[in-house]
Amino acid sequence: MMTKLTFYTNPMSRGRIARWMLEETGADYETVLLHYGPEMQSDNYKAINPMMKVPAIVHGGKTVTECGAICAYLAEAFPDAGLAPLPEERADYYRWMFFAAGPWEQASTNRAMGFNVPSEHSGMAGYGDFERTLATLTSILDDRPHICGDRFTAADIYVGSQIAWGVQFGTIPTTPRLTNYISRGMARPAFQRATEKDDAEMDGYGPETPPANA
Ligand SMILES: N[C@@H](CCC(=O)N[C@@H](CS)C(=O)NCC(=O)O)C(=O)O
Repeated sequence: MMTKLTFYTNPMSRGRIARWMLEETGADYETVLLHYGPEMQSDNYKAINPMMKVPAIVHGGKTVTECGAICAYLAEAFPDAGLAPLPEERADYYRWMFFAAGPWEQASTNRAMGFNVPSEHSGMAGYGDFERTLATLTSILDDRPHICGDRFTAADIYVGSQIAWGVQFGTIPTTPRLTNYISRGMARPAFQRATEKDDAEMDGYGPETPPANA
């Protein structure tokens, strides 16, 4: 019997990263769209993610939240997709998945909101400072076509999406190498299917849009 897989998202959110990963696996899944505000803060959804944020998945009764964890979990749950790391790719895979989820998410969010770590406190901040974190993130691709080397893995979906979003929102300066990397990801059929599905659901799901029955 097929294990039930439910995807909680908003089409205008980081849920797009999880959707791309879901489409790469070829798995059947049910999508539950949530409006920002009361729907994400409802008791029903709080039972799934007490952070009241999307995305989340529930697979066989188990919940996974956090985009990076969702990508890594799905890569292992659906091994036929070939997106989990090979033994020799594991060091890069875990290193950069955690780097993107921790230091980079913090550094880029703080930068977008105009928060700067005072230089005398950079030793206490997990990411040190924005410039160092940015230089480290973009250096990953200096000597390789993918995050773990020669092969596309789930790390290219998660870390790659962070890079693509950073370039799109101007947090990461564009370079020909990054543009080429991002284009290769966007050319994948699973990325295109995921984007089509999310784009088709955009109406009425923006951050300023309350649910119809609010
Ligand atoms: N670290 C989380 C971030 C999740 C997140 O911040 N999601 C935003 C949308 S992009 C959200 O649900 N915001 C709704 C809210 O906080 O009210 C992840 O990687 O999944």
